[in-house]
Amino acid sequence: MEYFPNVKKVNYEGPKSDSMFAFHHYNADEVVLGKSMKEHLRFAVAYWHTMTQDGSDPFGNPTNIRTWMGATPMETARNRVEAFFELLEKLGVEYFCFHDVDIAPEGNSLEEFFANIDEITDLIKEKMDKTGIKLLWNTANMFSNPVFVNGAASTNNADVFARAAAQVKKGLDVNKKLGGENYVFWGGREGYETLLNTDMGLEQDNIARLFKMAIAYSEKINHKVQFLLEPKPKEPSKHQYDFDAATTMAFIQKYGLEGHFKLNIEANHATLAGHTFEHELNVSRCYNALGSIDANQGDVLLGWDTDEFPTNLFDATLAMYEILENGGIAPGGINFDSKVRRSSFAMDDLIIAHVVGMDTFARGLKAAAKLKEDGFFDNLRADRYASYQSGIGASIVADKEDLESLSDYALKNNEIKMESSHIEYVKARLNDYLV
Ligand code: XLS
Ligand code: NI
Ligand code: NI
Repeated sequence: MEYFPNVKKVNYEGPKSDSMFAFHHYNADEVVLGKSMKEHLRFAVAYWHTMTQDGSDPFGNPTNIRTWMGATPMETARNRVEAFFELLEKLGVEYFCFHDVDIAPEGNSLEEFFANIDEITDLIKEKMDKTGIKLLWNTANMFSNPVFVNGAASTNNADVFARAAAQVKKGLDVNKKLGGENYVFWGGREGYETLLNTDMGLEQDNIARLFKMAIAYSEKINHKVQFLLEPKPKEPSKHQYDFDAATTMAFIQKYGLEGHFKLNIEANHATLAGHTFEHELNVSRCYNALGSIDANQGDVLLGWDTDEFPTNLFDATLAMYEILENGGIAPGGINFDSKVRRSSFAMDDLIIAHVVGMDTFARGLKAAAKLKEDGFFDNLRADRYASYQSGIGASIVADKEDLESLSDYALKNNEIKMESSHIEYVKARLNDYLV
């Protein structure tokens, strides 16, 4: 059965195309700064939003028309694999990401759940072998099942901790089976509702314990994988421990996990934390810990994780600039942790929305490459920090000064010359790169 019969293959048709089923900017093999767009962008489709989201919201029933629903949960799961790989091939996307519960029904016991995962990952592996499509990352959903009501690794209930450990073990086995390049932990319920009954120290120690067990197990099964932590400040927990990139790095450093863990930065999580996407990417780079990104965008008027497909060119350009400065994103990628709006309920919207997201990042890449070629930010920053290039500034950054020597200098230096940043002009010139 063909699930997306209205499109055979999404091709690049250029900016003048008026087709919804064509790339207007993403041209996979076009070379930008010495690498093909495909290599730069390493796009991935997220199984959860694309295959399991039904369009319901707290006030409304499902709206999505999905032609893969079968007579049993396992039949649906098998159909989804077919439809998913058809979508990936038609889009020309080479990577994908999933949670354990996205691909296989949980059934009535953990044993049944794992048997279902085995059956479905056999199918997925067949498809991967046939198409060359690869696993960017998988993860264990340790937040939906009611047992995780008080957290997974941070739970007060040791039996629940063991259940989480079992899912992580299975996740790593699956990662090895499918040749995954990264493994993600997002701590949806690793946080607290109220401090009144919470032992924050123990909870964080236990989260680190689970991570260390995961590192040890991946070494034991001889499967080298890049572990990623995905910060988010809240939702579903009132307060999540991995609040933002800086908080998460403090955790990674406190527990000595630097060699194994990097960050998976999501745009909408950044904005929920009161930061811009590029801020979170930049913080990650400062720690040499930018691992991968979850591409989406929030809505400035809404205070939750709306996970919209990225269309904001300004944000995509600054994000791609950070990625270029990082020397690329591999072995991570750009995962569309994005869902179609409730009113985009047709099957074709799944193709269209990904085309739009890919085009947005392709334009962002091109603009960022031009900014880099012109030395736009390099020149701006070199000018702005010029006082550290010579004289007292050069001596400060060479660590040759102390409070006494600087006090002597300042006392003799009555006229401090100040310079305007002309920031409005800078923003206007940046606009020139976007259009
Ligand atoms: C939720 C998160 C989640 C992670 C994977 O907000 O973004 O989807 O990416 O568990
Ligand atoms: Ni995410
Ligand atoms: Ni999210």
